[in-house]
Amino acid sequence: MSRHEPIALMLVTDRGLCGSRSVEDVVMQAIAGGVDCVQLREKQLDTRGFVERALRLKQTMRSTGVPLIINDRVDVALAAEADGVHLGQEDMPVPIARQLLGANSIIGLSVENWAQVERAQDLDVAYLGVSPIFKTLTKTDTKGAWGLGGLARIQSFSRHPLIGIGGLNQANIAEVVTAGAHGVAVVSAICSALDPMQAARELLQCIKTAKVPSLHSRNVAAITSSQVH
Ligand code: TZP
Ligand code: MG
Repeated sequence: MSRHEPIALMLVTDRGLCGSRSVEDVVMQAIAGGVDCVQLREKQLDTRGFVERALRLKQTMRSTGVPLIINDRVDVALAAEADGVHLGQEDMPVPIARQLLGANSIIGLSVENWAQVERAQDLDVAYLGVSPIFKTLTKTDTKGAWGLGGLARIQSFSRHPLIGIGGLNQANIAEVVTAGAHGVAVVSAICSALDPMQAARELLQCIKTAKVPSLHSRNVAAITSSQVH
């Protein structure tokens, strides 16, 4: 996948939520269910441990064609020759990350407030992570939540594809897509699922179903306007 291909369903890993299963197993099941980007997120490991895990996961995923990106750490992404990084606002600045990783890397950036959305207009990123959409127990240091209204406001302003994250599951991702997310990222909806493959499959189905009516109405609008002219 190149950095320009849209991401529909990203799995963000959480070792603790995988329970007795390995992250590699959960990732491979999720990919079999349709996840099209994996973000390795490791908050407890030191640098050496993180690099080892990244190399192992990259090796496991090598035949899938699904990109692997690294949470927070450009150095780990470089060391593991990952496909990119997901950066927070306190991580390496995007222009420097872009210089280090090269033009073809996937660089995603979290936005947590409106000033960050505005600043991101000038940045060379593959997507904005709209974070969080809803409150979530998986990450508790978030500042407020965008909600569907906030997401829609970003969508009408930003030039970047948007990936919604935070509290997303089968019950609400359709409305997140309808509100303007081009894709969604989940942790617990897949890592905590008894059957990660089935969970991914069902999430993807919700996303696809939500996208079809909006494509349909755009086509109808295009047909109508071409008939007017
Ligand atoms: N960034 C913003 S919210 C979040 C991250 C990593 C956690 C999302 O976890 P969940 O379980 O999908 O709500
Ligand atoms: Mg981060």
